[in-house]
Amino acid sequence: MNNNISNGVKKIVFSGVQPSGVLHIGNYFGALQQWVDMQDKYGCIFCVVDYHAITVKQDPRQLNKNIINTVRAYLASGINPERSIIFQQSDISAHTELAWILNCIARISDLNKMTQFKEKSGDSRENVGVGLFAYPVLMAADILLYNTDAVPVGEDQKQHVELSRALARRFNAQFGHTFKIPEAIIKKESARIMGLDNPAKKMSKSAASPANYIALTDKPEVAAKKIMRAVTDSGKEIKFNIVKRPAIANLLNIYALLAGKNIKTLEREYAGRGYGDFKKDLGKVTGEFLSPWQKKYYSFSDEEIKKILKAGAEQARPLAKATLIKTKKNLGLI
Ligand code: ATP
Ligand code: LTN
Repeated sequence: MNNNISNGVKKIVFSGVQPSGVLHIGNYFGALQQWVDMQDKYGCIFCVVDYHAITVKQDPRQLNKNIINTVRAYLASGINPERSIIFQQSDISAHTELAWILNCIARISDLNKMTQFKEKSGDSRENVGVGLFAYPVLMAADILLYNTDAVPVGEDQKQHVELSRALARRFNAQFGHTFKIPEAIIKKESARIMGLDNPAKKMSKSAASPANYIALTDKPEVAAKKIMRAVTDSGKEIKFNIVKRPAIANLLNIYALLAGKNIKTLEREYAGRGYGDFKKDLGKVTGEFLSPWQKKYYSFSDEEIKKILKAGAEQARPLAKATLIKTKKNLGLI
């Protein structure tokens, strides 16, 4: 049993990734890398949020593979199932039960403000599923069920964590103290990795073209090719200017994260050299990161992963149940 979580000594971290496609370096630097670093200090719970993934169309067979592969990516990145709880959201019914309760206190005006909903629904706002609209309420349920203190995420999820805080406060004010108020943890440098084909939009698993992202499972030569073809700005200098030269700023940021160097050092190293040189080296650095990661990734069997998920759900279920019972009592349902 994971004592860190059950004995209440350490603060609690909760986070999750949707099994909506292959994970990319944005997911790694925005979320996974932070999670790994937090395992020492916190009691950690990492979820594969499959109910979130079905808010947009998924192929059932592929979804099933993506669930297992998302856990595989957690393990390859250094999440240790002996120290952290890893589970699948749909294995614990308390998530959807609490989401329903929170739906009754969330307002349509809260959800209408959500940037991600506006982006994902685009022009067809009246015709997308209700689940896509209500998605941030399910996310609030995920977080609040575990008395979470900290939620490590990329910048794009900040607004959703703010909503979780607002819903928790609203519920507590109406029905008495029930939920802990969680806090988003966002790392400045890795908060927002942009798309290789469009530096104005974040790198995304469900992007229309694989040229948008460097998947953690891309073969090094494929990743290098994507980098060579990445959009650049006019001019030739390797200088960080996010407003005037967002494409090269994004590539510099990715280089710095992968090589563990700072951006100023890279600017100095590439002074007087062109994009070609820079991109070629970035391809190499990317391969040096991906190769050992992939070796680990392919070392875990499906059976092993299924066992980890089963054990994780058994550990998480009683924690979630305790909060759900308290919530129901405070509501007058029990
Ligand atoms: P989808 O395209 O299906 O919405 P996604 O690529 O946005 O998927 P999520 O599963 O929504 O990925 O996000 C998992 C975690 O990775 C979240 O914490 C999110 O903030 C972070 N993240 C996603 N994309 C980026 C990015 N481009 N830069 C930094 N962090 C990111
Ligand atoms: N909405 C998040 C995934 C997510 C999540 C969570 C993250 C669902 N529930 C709880 C942190 C905590 C996203 O990345 N799209």
